[in-house]
Order: sequence, then structure tokens, then C-alpha cells
Amino acid sequence: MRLTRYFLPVLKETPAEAQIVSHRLMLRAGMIKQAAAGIYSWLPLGYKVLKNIETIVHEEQQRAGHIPMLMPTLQSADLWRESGRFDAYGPEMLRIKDRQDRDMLYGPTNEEMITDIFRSHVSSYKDLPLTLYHIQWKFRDEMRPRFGVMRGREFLMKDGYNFDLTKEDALHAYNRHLVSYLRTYERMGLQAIPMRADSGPIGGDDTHEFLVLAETGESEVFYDAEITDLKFGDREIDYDSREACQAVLEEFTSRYARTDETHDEAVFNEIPEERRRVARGIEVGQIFYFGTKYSEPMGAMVQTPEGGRVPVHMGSHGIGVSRLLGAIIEASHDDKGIIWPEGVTPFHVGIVNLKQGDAEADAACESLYRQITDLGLEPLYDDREERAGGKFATMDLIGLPWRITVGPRGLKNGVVELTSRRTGESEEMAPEAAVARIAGIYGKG
Ligand code: 5CA
Repeated sequence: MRLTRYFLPVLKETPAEAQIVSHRLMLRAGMIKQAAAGIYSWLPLGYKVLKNIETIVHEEQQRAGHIPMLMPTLQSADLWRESGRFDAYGPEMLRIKDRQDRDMLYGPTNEEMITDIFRSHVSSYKDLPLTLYHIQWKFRDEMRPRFGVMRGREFLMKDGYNFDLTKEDALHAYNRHLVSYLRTYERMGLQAIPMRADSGPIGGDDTHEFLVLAETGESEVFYDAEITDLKFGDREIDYDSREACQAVLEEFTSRYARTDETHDEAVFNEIPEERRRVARGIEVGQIFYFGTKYSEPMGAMVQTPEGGRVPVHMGSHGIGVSRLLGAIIEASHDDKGIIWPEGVTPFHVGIVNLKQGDAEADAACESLYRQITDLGLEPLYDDREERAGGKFATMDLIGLPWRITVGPRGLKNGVVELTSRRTGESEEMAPEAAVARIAGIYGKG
């Protein structure tokens, strides 16, 4: 993409309404624009990162054997009356009437709708296990929408639902989700710690929230510092293996890590004092096992191998897709702007032309642009007639992890400059060497 042909409405001023750094930076970098309280338009740069996050979520869900689909945002109130949640959900649910005066709602979550789909089409244990998921907009009329996409009213969520014959099978699905989430967040450059939590309006006893540690997080958390040493890394897990998933669950949940709702001071105090941590975190996901809470009242029954009929065991599993942009920025920025992890960056590398209009500099930039594009990567070429300082400031603000700077002086010596956004370190090298380095970084070498 050439910057002169893109739509990147960066702001010079820091918007006064934004209280936390991720919100400020998303507005300044021209990623989002507020449409109404807690509701945002995703401008091209923000939309690109959102799509990258979605892609990682899809890939990791499908790696775990979960099946993608799409349910609507608007739902009929009748389904929610069956589960009893139409009244129970409270004022967070946006209730709408259609022209026939029928009660509708903008879905805050989809347990009822998926249970209805299941009961219409599945009646035998032979079709189990089954996990369906979608990535869809949700609406929750939050009392205090704030911090930009972090606590929105309209927000994008991955919500997945497992259907199993027995509690034991459903707990395997729970563990499988936990493992796949660890991998998902790490690919986004995040450490998200599973913590024992409270299930709230979704229900059930077993639930973990995934928290990214950040001072601006809305949740107070208590944990054993040893947990931050754990890395999932690039291990290959057989998601069908109960033992393998159980082992990972035990590794990542055996140390103390809880949100304030489930915190137990006495147990916490058993940890050696130097390892006790009280901090704040951003909740980027939550997994639930709730058994037959929805299948029983809604009659989602399956035939057992012995010929009986039992309500199916379920759980649901959410990832805050749009919230993740805020969480990643909170975890990865500096005074100058965002620092995108390579896994989610909107463009793989920036190309800065120090002297637009100089025949040699223009040609070198065009050549880099073509070579990088040919690798299947996306460069952002700042081809504006703008002074170098302004171009650097824009690149630093929007946070591309790598920048190639091209100027007539360097070209005389046959070199361009490759700069890491994270470390600020620059290296001079031949243009071909810079392309090769970028290829290597993104696994295209
Ligand atoms: N049905 C279950 C799991 S699919 C569910 O709704 N879980 S949840 O309520 O925990 O939401 C899942 C994730 O969505 C949360 O972990 C959080 O990351 C994100 N989320 C929840 N509310 C908001 C909000 N108001 N703005 C942005 N993200 C949110």
C-alpha cells in the first residue's frame, strides 16, 4: 500500500476523551472512530489488525477441531424465554421490537441460539463430540462503556460451544479450549494467564478467565509470580488426547492465579511472600463448563449408546476479539506510539523515502516495494512529500515492527537502513539484504 493512496487519518493532538494509552493511540493512529458511546467504526488500519486477530483465532480454533459457522446478531426473545434468561439478563440486554411488535434482542451471547440449532439437528451420541463457533458482533448495554474498544457496547467476540455426551467429555472440551487459547494469545505476542474466575450470567461452576497483565486492566488479580515463567511455545499438542490437554491444564492452572471474585486470602498467603503478586489485568477470554443448564430447559437431548435419552453436556468459550486490539497495545507501546507484534501487524514493513521525487530514491523504494510484495508480504510505503521527521513520527505512531529507510546519501554507498521499532536499533545494508531479512522474519525466506 502507498500512503498517498491509503486512508490513514492520524491525529496530531491527543484526544481529550481517551483515558488510557491504547484508546489514545487507536484514535491517534486513525484506527477507530467513535460512532456512539461504546460503538466504533473500524477505519482501514484498525480493520486490518482486527482481521489479523480474527485469522489467528480461526486458525487455532480449527487446529483444535472446532467448526466455524455464523449466527445472526438479532435474536428472537422466545428462545431466551425458554432458558429463562430473557428476564434474568437485565438491562445489559438491548431489547428491540420489530414492526409486528415481536420482542427481539441484539445478542449479548449465543447459548440459546446454538442450543436451538443443536436440538433441531442432533439426536444421537454418534454425532458427538461437537464444537461449533463463530466470530460475530455482540451488544451489551454496558453501564459504563469506556477505554475505547476495551469495554464497548458493540464488540466482536469469538464464541464457541461444545456438545458432549458426558461431563467427562465436556471437561475434555474445556481443557482443549484452554490449551488452544494459550496458543492463540501467544501468537498475538501476548501472555494471557488463565485464572480461576466467577461465571456471572453465563452460569456453571468451572470457569477460567484469561488475563493480560496491565496497569490499566479493569480486573484486580492475585497470582503466584512463578506463573509468568510459563510459556506454551511451539509445542504440538494432540487435541484429541485427554492426557495431553489435561497435562497442559495442570501445568498452567496449578499455581495460584485468581480474579478478585474468587480470591482466597488464606490460600494466597501460603505462597512465599516474595512470589505473591497483586496486580491488574485485562480479561481477553473466558471458558465455561455449565453442563445441562441450557440443554435441560430447552430439551437438547441425545440418545445414549444404551438407548436412553439424556440432556447434552455443554460449555461455552469466548475470546474478546475487538478488545484484544486494546490489550495488545496496552502490553506493547512506548512514548512514540504502538509497537505491533509481528503476528498481528497491519503491514509487515514500512518503507520511508527520505527524498520523494529524487529519481534514485524513488526507484529504490519502488524496487523494495515490488520485492516485498512478491514475497507475499504487505509493505506500507510512505511516498508523501513530507519531511523525514514527519514520516518517522507517523511510522512510529502506527507501530509497524520494521522500517526500511531509503535516502540518496545511503544509496550512494549502496545501502538502506533497517530499523526495529521495538529496540530502535538500525542497521545499514544493501537493499537486497534488507528484503532477505524481512523475508526471514516473516518465515518467507
Ligand atoms: N458466552 C460466553 C463465552 S462464549 C461469554 O459471553 N463469555 S464472556 O461474557 O466472558 O465474554 C467473552 C469475552 O468477550 C470476554 O472475555 C471479553 O474479552 C469480551 N468482552 C466481554 N464484554 C465486552 C465488552 N463490553 N467490550 C469488549 N469485549 C468484551
